Amino acid sequence: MSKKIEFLDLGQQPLANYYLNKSQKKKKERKYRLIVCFDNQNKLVSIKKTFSSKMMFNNKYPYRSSMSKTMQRSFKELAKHIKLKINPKKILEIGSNDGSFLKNFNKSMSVGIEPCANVEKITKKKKFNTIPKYWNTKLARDILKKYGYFDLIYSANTISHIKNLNDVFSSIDLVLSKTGIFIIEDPSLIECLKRNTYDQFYNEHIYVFSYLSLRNILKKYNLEIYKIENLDIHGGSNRYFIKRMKNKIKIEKSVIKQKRKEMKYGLNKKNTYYKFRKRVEESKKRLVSIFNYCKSKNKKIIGYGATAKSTTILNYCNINDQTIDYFIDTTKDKQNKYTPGTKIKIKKYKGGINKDVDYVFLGAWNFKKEIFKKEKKYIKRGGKFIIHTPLPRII
Ligand code: DWN
Repeated sequence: MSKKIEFLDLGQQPLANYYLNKSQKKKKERKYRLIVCFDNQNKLVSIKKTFSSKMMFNNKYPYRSSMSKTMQRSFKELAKHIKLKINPKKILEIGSNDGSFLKNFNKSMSVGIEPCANVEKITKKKKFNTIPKYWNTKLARDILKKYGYFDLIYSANTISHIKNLNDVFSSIDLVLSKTGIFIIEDPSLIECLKRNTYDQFYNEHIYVFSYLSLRNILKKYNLEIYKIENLDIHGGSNRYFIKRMKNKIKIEKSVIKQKRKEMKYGLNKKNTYYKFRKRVEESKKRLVSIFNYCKSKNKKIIGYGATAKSTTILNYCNINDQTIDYFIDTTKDKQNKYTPGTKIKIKKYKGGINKDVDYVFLGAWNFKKEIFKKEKKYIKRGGKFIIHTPLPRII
């Protein structure tokens, strides 16, 4: 029998991407209790309290996938691979954001679905076919009428954001051609557990998938995974290549390898999740003591990258503007606003870290390499970073 086990309580949290302007900062924020569950039957990890898509993904959405070179490079490489190995005639992207993936394809062969109209507009301006709607059966039917079947469907960091997975996959089933390929890219559960990145849990990440959980859902729609790529993107993601069961493409070794890895780690057992909870609680204590130590020495700390993920960390660890002076971020829609719940000012990134800064809390830790490369000057003058994964530490 299916039983959801609540294994992690990350306390009261605001909506992760809901950055506050000056007047909102003074008002009481909407908060919810962030509890993470494991379903011992279908092996799916999900958050308990969810919000409607409209509340989370609307015309005020601040996230832009183009903000990191790492992401742009990853999309470009994947597009090259798709053209070479799959050679599709028609591509559909679900959650096309500001077009960072689609821009690698011909406008006449691609369609992007992006419900956040402010972001969708950016891609439309570049003359791509984009539709500002939520992915569901109704939309799939309309698209089928207008464009016909697609032989390649891609979705990065989006499927895990949609509550009704049955609707997601039955809609895919509607528009995917007989020999079509569906590629999903999302944070990897095993990496999240291994790296103690509990900040992968927030209201937008309704699910954090494993191979074990995803294959169970796909089976219902006669879909199966034939290849898995482990990526370093976003602190460890999986790229799942999916086909119809009737399609005779060979199942690659990477699938068996992933299954073995997940079973060996115990992703199918509740005890694994209880152990993770203990590590998360330890991680909180350690991070708080690092901040306390830096403050006791009167050091100036700022944040780098006001990420959705850092909303979870800051609120869970009660770190606010008394500890972190301000954040810097390249995203225009976040600048001059305040972090949700913790009300730390977000300033425009002006190329470099100010001379008076002693410590930088890395909110965008998933782009550590890219940021360290950019901030050589700061590192050279002895500037330090505070990072929470895999263990909170100063580097
Ligand atoms: O799934 C999701 C992921 C893909 O993106 C969404 N639910 C929301 C969002 O999550 P996030 O905010 O945790 O994503 P990122 O990509 O880790 O955010 C990076 C942030 O850091 C952006 O605000 C841009 C900023 N940044 C910066 O200021 N300088 C990033 C880099 C690389 C930089 O050099």
